[in-house]
This record gives sequence, C-alpha cells and structure tokens, in this order.
Amino acid sequence: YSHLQTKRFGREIQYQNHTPSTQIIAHQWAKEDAPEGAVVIADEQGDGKGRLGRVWHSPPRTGIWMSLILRPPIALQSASHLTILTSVGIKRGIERVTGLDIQIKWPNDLLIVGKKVCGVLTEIRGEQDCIHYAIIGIGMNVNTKKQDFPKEILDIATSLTIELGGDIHRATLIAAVLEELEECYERYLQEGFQTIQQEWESSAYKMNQMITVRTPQGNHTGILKGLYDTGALKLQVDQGTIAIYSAEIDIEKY
Ligand code: BT5
Repeated sequence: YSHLQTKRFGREIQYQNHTPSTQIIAHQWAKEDAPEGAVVIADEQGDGKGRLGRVWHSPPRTGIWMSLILRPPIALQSASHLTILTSVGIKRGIERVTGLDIQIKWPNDLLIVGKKVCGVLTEIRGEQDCIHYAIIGIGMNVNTKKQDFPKEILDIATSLTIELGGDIHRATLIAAVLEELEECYERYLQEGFQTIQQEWESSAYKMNQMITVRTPQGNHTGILKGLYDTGALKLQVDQGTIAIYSAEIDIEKY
C-alpha cells in the first residue's frame, strides 16, 4: 500500500489469511490500543456477519472483507451518519477505479443495476451519549465469479468482475476506498452532515420513486424523498412525510 494517500485510514493494517470475521478482530483491537483508522483485512472469512444475525458470504480471495476502526467525536444518536458517509465513500472509490455506476440503497447496500455489490455493517460501542468506538465492516464482491456465490443470493448479488468482465487489483481498490472514506469522514466532522447527505441523495436507488420498506412495526409504502438530517429515511406518504430509522428496519427487497 505504498501509494496510499491517507493520513490515518489504513496506516495500520492487520492482515489475516483466514478469520471467522474481521469484525471480531477489530472489536478486540479497538478495545486495546488501535488508533483511529486502523483496518483489519482478511482474504477469507469463515463466519462473515451481516446485520441482524444474517450471513455475509465471503468466498476466499475474491473480495474485500475489511473492518475500519473509528473513534468519532459524535453523539450516539448520530451513529447512522457513519453508515451513510461510508456508503458515499465506497461509491466514490469504486467509481474512481472502475468507472461503474453505483447506486446506494438505504440503509447499507451498494448496488450495480439493482444488484448488491457491497454491504456495510456499522457496529458501535458507547455509553451515555458518547461513542467509544465504531467498527465499520465493509464486504465488497470484487473478483467473485457467479459460481462462487451460493444459489440463494445469485439473483440479488453481483461483483465488479461480473459487471466489468476483467479482474481488479484489490489493493488498488482498497487504497482508493480508504482515501475516499477518509475524505468523507473528515468533511463530515468539519462541515457536518449536509454535503454528505446531498451526495447520498444524488446516488440513491429509487430516489423519487415508490418503495416499500419493511419494519417490525409494519410495512411503509411511499415515495423515497431522501434523508432527514438525522440520517433517517424520508418517505412521502398520504399524510405528509415520515421518518424511518434503520435500527427498526428489517430490509427486504425494494
Ligand atoms: C450487510 O448485511 O450487507 C453487511 C455486510 C458486511 C460484511 C462485512 S465483510 C467485513 C466485515 N466482517 C464481517 O463479518 N462482516 C463485515 P445485510 O444488510 O444484513 O445483508 C446480508 C444479506 O445480504 C444476506 O442475508 C444475503 O441475502 C445477502 N448477502 C450475503 N452475502 C452476500 C454477498 N457476498 N454479496 C451480496 N449479497 C450477499
């Protein structure tokens, strides 16, 4: 990573050939002395984690399975900003390296023509109103071939190589993503959420279209209008606009 142009992100890297989950390693490291920006990367995960106990399939050496440690000086209730700025940074990194067009699907998916190429898992540890640390898990299908995906996700998943027809140098992509993430993170801390929010909205999947979001409280159907400044999703329904928070969301296709 000698060409990495960051100040802190990825300056310390723990690399694993095989691990159950980079999230677990990152949590341990964050509890010890990991500096902000430290990254855990694995070639293979035996027990990759999605949200709400779901599985993240991580076939060996085909993707970027990494966890970034942050120590953001923000309130706990702003934690969803982290997922949003991460999505924007990843989108920029992928687009810079590949030229592909990426859409962002709330709360944590990056899509290429409607199929998931990357998922983000934000895990926070904090108390009272302050965040001790955040682990940002990033799972990106890079050189994954169709036959590497398990049957049940074939219709919903894609990879950069499937879309481009050629393999991609993963270290180059990791460097680009870390650079863009650092830029988004610093801009957010210095200037607030607004420009991140605008960038997110200009790439949102199904912006200004009718969507259905499933939550444990029931389904909400409405027109996707973007984000509130809390990071909640803004849906236009008959009564006006409503806010939907990712903590209560059980994402399904929309
Ligand atoms: C996510 O969860 O999308 C978060 C994924 C985060 C993975 C990274 S890899 C590095 C770090 N270490 C970990 O252990 N995890 C993080 P969620 O929104 O819950 O989506 C999970 C769903 O996506 C599954 O139920 C499948 O339907 C689908 N899925 C699983 N593996 C996939 C893959 N490789 N590509 C596309 N879709 C997948």
